Amino acid sequence: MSRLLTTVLAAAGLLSLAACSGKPETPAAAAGQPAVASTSAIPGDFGPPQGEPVHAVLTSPPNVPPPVHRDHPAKVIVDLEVIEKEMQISEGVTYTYWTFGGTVPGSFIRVRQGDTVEFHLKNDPNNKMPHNIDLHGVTGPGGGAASSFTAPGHESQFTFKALNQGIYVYHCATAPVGMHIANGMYGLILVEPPEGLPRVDHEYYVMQGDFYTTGKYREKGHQPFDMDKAIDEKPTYVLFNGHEGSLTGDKALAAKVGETVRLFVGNGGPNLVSSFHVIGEIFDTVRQEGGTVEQHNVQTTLIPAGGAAMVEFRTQVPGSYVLVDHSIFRAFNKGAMAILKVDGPENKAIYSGKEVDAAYLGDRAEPNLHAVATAAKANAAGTLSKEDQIAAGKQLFTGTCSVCHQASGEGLPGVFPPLAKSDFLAGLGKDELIGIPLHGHTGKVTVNGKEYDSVMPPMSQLTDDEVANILTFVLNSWGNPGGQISKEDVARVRAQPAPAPAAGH
Ligand code: HEC
Ligand SMILES: [Cu+2]
Repeated sequence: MSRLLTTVLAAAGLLSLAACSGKPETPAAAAGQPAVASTSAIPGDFGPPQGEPVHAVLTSPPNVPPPVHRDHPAKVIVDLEVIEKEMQISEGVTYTYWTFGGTVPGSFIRVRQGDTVEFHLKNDPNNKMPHNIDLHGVTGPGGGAASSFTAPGHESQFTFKALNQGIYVYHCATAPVGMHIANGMYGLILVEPPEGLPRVDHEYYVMQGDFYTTGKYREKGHQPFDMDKAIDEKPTYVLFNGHEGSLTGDKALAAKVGETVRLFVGNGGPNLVSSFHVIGEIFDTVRQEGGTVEQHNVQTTLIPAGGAAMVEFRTQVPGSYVLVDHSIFRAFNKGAMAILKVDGPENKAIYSGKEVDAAYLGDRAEPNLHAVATAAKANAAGTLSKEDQIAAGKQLFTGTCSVCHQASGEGLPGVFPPLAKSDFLAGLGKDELIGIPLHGHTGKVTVNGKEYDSVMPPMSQLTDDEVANILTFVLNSWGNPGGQISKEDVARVRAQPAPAPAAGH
C-alpha cells in the first residue's frame, strides 16, 4: 500500500517535496531496493526480459544454485515436479512425504530481481493428491496458488515478475493446507539483488519443519500423519531438511577454517517458529526475515513459520558446530539438529581446545542406529533374537544412558552409580528394573557398597521396544546376570501406576 502510494507520488513528481526537505528519497530506496535504473514506475521492474530464455538451475538441499551473474533481466523458466514418496524420517521409521522436486525441502530456485519467471508445475501421474504452489516472492493473488492448482498427471503454467529481492518461502496451498505443508511441501526461492550477493566461500540451504506422526518420536515402522497432533501443534519431529540425520555424520555441512559461510535458513512450519542458533558460532551478519536490513553480531535469530533469513559468518577455529532450534527439547528430543564440520588448523589464542563433547550430543551427532533398525524389522517379522536386542540396546544405551552411567557402565564415583556388576541391579525383580528407565529413580541407593543419593530423570520418551532392548543389553553386559526383557513386559509395567519414590529422603 505505502509502496503503491510512493510510486503514485513519484509519477506525479511530488517526491521533489521530500528532496527539498533534505531527505532525498527515490521509490527504489523507499522500498529498500538498490538504486538501479528502473524503466517503469514499478520498483524492481527493470523492463522486459532480454536475450534467450534461460532454464533455472534447481538444486536439492543442502545445495544452492550458483550465483546468477547477469546484468539484465531475463525470462527464466522453472520446471518443478511434485512427487509423493515414502522416505525415511528417522532410522527405521518411514513417512509418506509430498515433495517439490523429490526432496524436503523442495528444490532451491535462484533468480535475479526484475526477471520474468515462467513457472511450470507438474504433478506426477503416480501421485494421489492435487497440489499447487504459493511463492512468497510473487506479487499477485495467492502468490501463484490459484493459477497453479494441478491434478495428478497434469501441468500448470503461470508467469510473474520477481519485483522484490530477498529470500522467500514457497509452499503448497492446497486444502488441507496445513497437511500439505506438514508432509514436506515447502522450499526457498532466492531473488538476488541486481548486483548479486557478496561473494562467500560456501552457501547452504537449510530448512526447518515440524512433523506429526501417530507413533512416538523414533517409534519404528511406517508412521502415518496425525491430524490431531498437528492441530494441537504438538510435533513428533522437528527437523532440518526433512529427515533426522540429514545433515549429520558424513552428511554434515563442511567448511574450512577462515572461510565464509552463508546459510539460507527457511522455516516451512507448518506450526513452529524457529529460534535458529549455531552452537559455537556468532552470526556476523543476518538479513533477518529475509529482508534488506543487515543485523550484526547475532546469537540466535528468529525464523517465523513461512519465513526465512540469510545468515553469514566466518569460521575461525576447527570443530563441529551444531545447528539447532534453541527451543532446545526440539533439538535433543525431536531431531532439530544439524552439523557444520569445520576443518583446519587450531588457533589456541581464539579457542583453547576440547571439541564437541560426545556426552553433550550423544548419538545425535552421528546417528548410527542400523542395529536399532534391524531389531525393529526383526521385531515386526516376529524373529527378534536376544542378540538383535543386545546389538540395538547397545546403540540406544550410548545415546541415552551412557551420558551418566558411562559407555563402560562404570558410572562416575559419588555421582552416577555403576551398572557394571551392580549388586543392586542384580537384586531387582523384572518389573522393578523396567520401572527405573520408565519412572526414573530418586532417594538413597547402595550399589556395590557405595551409597548414592541423587536423581535419575524418567526416560519415558523411550518406546517399549527401546526400553526392552536397552535393559536386555545391560543385563547381558559387564558381568551382569543375563536375562531378557520383551517389549510386552515393558508395556505391562508402563500401564501400571508409577510407584511412590523410594523411602529415605
Ligand atoms: C541424567 C543421568 C542419568 C541417565 C541419563 C540415566 N541414569 Fe540411571 N541413574 C542415575 C542416577 C543418578 C541413579 C541413582 C539414583 C538415586 O540416587 O536414587 C541411577 C540409577 C540407575 C539404576 C539403579 C542403580 C544401579 O546402579 O544399578 C539403574 C539400573 C539405572 N540407573 C539404569 C539406567 C538406564 C538403563 C538408563 C538409560 C535408559 C539410565 N539409567 C540413564 C542417572 C542417570
Ligand atoms: Cu500439496
